[in-house]
Amino acid sequence: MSTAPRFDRLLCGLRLVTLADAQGYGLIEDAALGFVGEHIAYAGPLSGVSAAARTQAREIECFDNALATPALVDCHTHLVFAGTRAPEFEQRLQGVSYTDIAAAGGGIRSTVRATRAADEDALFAASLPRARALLHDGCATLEIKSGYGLDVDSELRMLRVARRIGAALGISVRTTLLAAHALPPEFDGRSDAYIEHVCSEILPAAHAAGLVDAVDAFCEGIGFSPEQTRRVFAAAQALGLPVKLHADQLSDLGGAALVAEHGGLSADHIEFTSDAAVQRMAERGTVAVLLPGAFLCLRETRLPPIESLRTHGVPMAVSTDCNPGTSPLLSLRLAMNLACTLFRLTPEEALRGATLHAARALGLKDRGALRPGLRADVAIWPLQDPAELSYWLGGAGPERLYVGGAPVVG
Ligand code: DI6
Ligand code: FE
Repeated sequence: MSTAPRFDRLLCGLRLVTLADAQGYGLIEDAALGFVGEHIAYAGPLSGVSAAARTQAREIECFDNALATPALVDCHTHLVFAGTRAPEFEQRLQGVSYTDIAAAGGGIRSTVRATRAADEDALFAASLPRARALLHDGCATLEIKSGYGLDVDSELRMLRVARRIGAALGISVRTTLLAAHALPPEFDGRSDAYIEHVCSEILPAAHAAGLVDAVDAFCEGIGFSPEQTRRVFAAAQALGLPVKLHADQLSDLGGAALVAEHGGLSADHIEFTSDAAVQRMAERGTVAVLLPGAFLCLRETRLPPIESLRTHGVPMAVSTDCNPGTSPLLSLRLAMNLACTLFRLTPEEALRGATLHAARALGLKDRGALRPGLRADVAIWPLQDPAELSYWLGGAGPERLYVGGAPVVG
């Protein structure tokens, strides 16, 4: 009798990109993956699977030397919203800046108007195809933020829609409350009062409804001040919720250092982040989330401090920032390409950034690599070289995607 576990699913004919070690792809040729329930029970050479385990596996699938990677994790999206900002895209092409559009009542506020006007089913119908595009690009885990509702009802509606998307597609969705994204018109000139409303009404209501996995804020000249961000973080931490931050995207307000000081999960964007702040991130284990789609669309020129992040050993994640204003990007693989092309990440860093480090930016330790004990979230690609995941601009997604051991795509 074999003592090996009986696999619910055994995949063979694979080349594994395990990312199991601190460096390198962790490539294993002529390999197999065994799943038990929702988890990986075996990841290694096919020769390590006994004949008994092969014959006893409930399902066996053989591939033709396909590449298997951890399923992708998109750790920063704003994909639940109504309407588009295509007209503003045209304005920006005429030379009007993102900041000018925001100051004139457009920008985030125009999406807030459309999102508030949409009922839950309409919002779900508008948003689901965007999540599906990311799924077919290889993502089994998506983070989705609120932040286009800016009142109790509309913020909770956005978060419910995000959770419904996860259930409808059979993938993991992590929800982040971003009520401190922009000042709603009814609070014009009273940003402190709005922050108070976020802390005493919106956050407690969303938390009581069980809809919040983390709390985020937009700390920026056109967003909220470091002092206001501190108040949001204090309220979140009083409820035991992890924090993350849109930090130092357009200017250096010290956002990355602020979120690190709070032991936050991630500092996102960070184009203007200083070396000293990177040091704080390293000390507190705060992940750097790189968002090259927004960098591209805003035609930014100030690069995030990549070399400093490497030197200090800060894990770099890569994400789409999928949103209607600054990054209408529906492919995490394209974000990986942009991270390489624009930020000079290596394809290996980009892949780790869109899997293991992205999971870490969400506080998830159970995914992002191919190792026994981790979730069986696995993408199978018709590719030869793992660098191809960052190399192609567009093209077919994975031929198969397993989420918790079950095929969801292919
Ligand atoms: N930074 C971003 O990249 C998005 N939000 C933020 O704070 C942009 C959101 C939008 O323009 O709708
Ligand atoms: Fe964002």
